[in-house]
Amino acid sequence: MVTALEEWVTQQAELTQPDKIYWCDGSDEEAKRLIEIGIKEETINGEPVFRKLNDTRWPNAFYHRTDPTDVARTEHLTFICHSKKEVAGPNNNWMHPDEAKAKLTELSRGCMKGRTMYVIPYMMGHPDSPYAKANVQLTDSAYVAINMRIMTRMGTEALKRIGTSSTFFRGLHSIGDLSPDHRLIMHFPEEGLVWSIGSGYGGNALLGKKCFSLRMASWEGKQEGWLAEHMLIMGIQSPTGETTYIAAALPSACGKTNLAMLESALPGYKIWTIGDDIAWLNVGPDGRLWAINPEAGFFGVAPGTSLKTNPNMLKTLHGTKFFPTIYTNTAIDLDKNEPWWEGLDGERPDNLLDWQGKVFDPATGTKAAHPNSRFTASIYNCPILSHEYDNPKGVPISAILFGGRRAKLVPLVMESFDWNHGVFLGARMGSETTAAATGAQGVIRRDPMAMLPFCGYNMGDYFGHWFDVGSKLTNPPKVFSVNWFRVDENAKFMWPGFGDNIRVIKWMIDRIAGKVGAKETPTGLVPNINEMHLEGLNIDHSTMEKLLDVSMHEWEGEVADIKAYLDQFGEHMPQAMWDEYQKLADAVGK
Ligand code: GTP
Ligand code: SPV
Ligand code: MN
Repeated sequence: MVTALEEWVTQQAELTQPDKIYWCDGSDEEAKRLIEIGIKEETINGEPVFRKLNDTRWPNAFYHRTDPTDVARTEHLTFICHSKKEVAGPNNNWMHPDEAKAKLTELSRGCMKGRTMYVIPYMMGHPDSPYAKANVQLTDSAYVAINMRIMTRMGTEALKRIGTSSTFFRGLHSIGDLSPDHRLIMHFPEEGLVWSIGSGYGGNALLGKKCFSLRMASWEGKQEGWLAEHMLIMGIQSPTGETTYIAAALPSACGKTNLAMLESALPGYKIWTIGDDIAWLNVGPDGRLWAINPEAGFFGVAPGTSLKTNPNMLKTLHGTKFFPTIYTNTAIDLDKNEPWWEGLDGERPDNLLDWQGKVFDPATGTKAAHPNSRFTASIYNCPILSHEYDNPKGVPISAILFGGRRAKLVPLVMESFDWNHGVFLGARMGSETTAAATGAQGVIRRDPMAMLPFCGYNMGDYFGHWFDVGSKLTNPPKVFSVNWFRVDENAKFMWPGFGDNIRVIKWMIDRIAGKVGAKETPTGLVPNINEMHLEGLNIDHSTMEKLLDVSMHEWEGEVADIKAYLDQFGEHMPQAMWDEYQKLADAVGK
C-alpha cells in the first residue's frame, strides 16, 4: 500500500522533477556520504558546497559559502497564506493560498532538474515526548539536509511515527535559482504546509526551525493550548544544589545563545543548557509551565563568539561526539585552513579569505566574516548540556525573561507585578534590528516577545492566548524584562554582560525564593543595588544607578509608541492588554 507520505513525495517530484529521490535515515554513514556529495558533486555558484577544514583544532568541520544575496532571513518575502487575511494579522505579510500556490507552482516546475531530492523525516522534540511533532521536509540541497540532521532528530524514528498517517507537517524546499526575485517562504497553516523556494540559508531553508517550530507551531499551539516561543531554556544550579529553570526571549542576534551557555562569574553557580533558540511551553498537570527544546542543535551567530565571551560554545565547536559541524559565511584563515570571524580569540590572521571568497584587505574597513555568519553544531557536543535535555516531560519554568537591545530607557532588569503585567512587558518590547534579517540595522522596532518575525497568526490573538495560558497556571513563573545593552554618554555598554549576567539571574532566583526585596517603579520592580551580588565586578555605584534608572520623563515618548503599535490590532487586542497599558500611561501622565 502506498502511504500518504509516499504519495505526497511522488506528487512533489512530478512537479519539481529531480533526477534522484533519496530517503534520509539519519545515520552517521549517511551524514558522511552527504558531506562527500557536498565536497565532490554538488556545487553552488560553481564552487563545491562544502570545503573540509583543518581537523586538528576543528574536528569534523566543514565550510559553506552561500550566495551573497542569501545571507539572512528575508522577512519581506515571508508570507502567511491563510484563507482569511485577518488570521495572519498586521504582523505578517499575507497572500491568499490560491494565489500563493499558483506563484509557487510556477517557480517550482522543474526546479530540481539535475538535482537530488532529499526526503527528510524529522522529529521536533524527543520521540517519547507527548509534546513532540513528526514532520517531513523535501529539499534539493545537501547543505540543508546536513543542517537538518544536526538541528533536528532526523531519520527512521520520525518515519515510524508518521507511519501511514496523512496529518504530518510538510515542508517543500528548493534553492531554486537563488535569485531574490524568485524567492518566497510561504506558510499554509490550514494544510500544515511550508513551501520555500529561492534561498539556501538559515531560517528560510531549514524549515524545522522558524517556519515550523515557531510560525506553524504557534498557530497549532493556539488551537491546542500551548505556546511556541523564540526562547532559550537553561537551568541554574545554585551553590546549595537546587536547579532553577528559566526561559528567555530575546530578538535575533540579541544574546540567547550566549545566555543559554553562560559561564558563571559567580562562584558556586553552574549553568545547564537546554536550548538556545526555541521553546515549546505547555501547562503541566501541576499548574506549572513546562518547557521543551524541540531542536537538537545550535545555529549560532559566529562573530563575537570566543573563549572569553562563550567558552562553552568554543568547547561545543571543538567537540567530536557528533558528526559534523558546519561553518557558513565565516572567513577562512588560509594558512591554517581554519574558520575565522571577528571577535574570535587571538590576533587576526594575515591571510584571510572573506565570506565572499575574496582575499581580505583590512584597509577597506569591511568585515571578513559576514555579521550573520553562523555555525551549526549538535547540542550533544555541548559540555554543559542539561541532564534534563532528553526528558520527554521537559523542565518546569520558574522565570520568563523578555529582553531586547536598547541603548537607552529600559533598565538592566525589572520584574513584572504579575502575569498579566508580564505579558505587557513582553508585548511592549522594542529592540534595535540586527544582521539576522536583511534590511536596515540598528533601528528600534517593536518586537513583542521577540516573535514579530515568527508569530504565525494575528498578534492580537497571540496576546490573548498568552493571557489565557496564564489563567490556567496555578503556579506561574515570574516575568522579568532585561536589557544588557544600555550605553553611557560615550556609547559604551555600561553592563559587562555575558558571564556577569549571572548576577542579574541570581537576583531573580533570590526574588523567586523571596530572599530579597525590590523597588517599585511605575514600569515594574527593580533591584535595590545593595541586594545585587556585585563583588568582583569593577562597576561603580553611579553606573549601577544609571543601569537601573527608570525616568518617567523618558518613558513619555515610549508610551506613545507602544500605543500606536498596539492600536494596529484593533478588536483582536484583548482588553487585558489595554488595562495594563493604561496603568503605564497614567503613571507618565498621558
Ligand atoms: P539568534 O540565533 O539570531 O536568535 O541570536 P541569539 O539571540 O542567540 O544571539 P547571540 O547569543 O548569538 O548573540 C548575538 C550577539 O550579541 C553577539 O555578537 C554577542 O557577542 C552579543 N551579545 C550576547 N550577549 C551579550 C551581552 O550580555 N552583552 C553584550 N554587550 N553583547 C552580547
Ligand atoms: C534568528 O534569526 O533568530 C535565527 C537564525 O536564529 S535563523 O535560523 O536564520 O532564523
Ligand atoms: Mn533565533
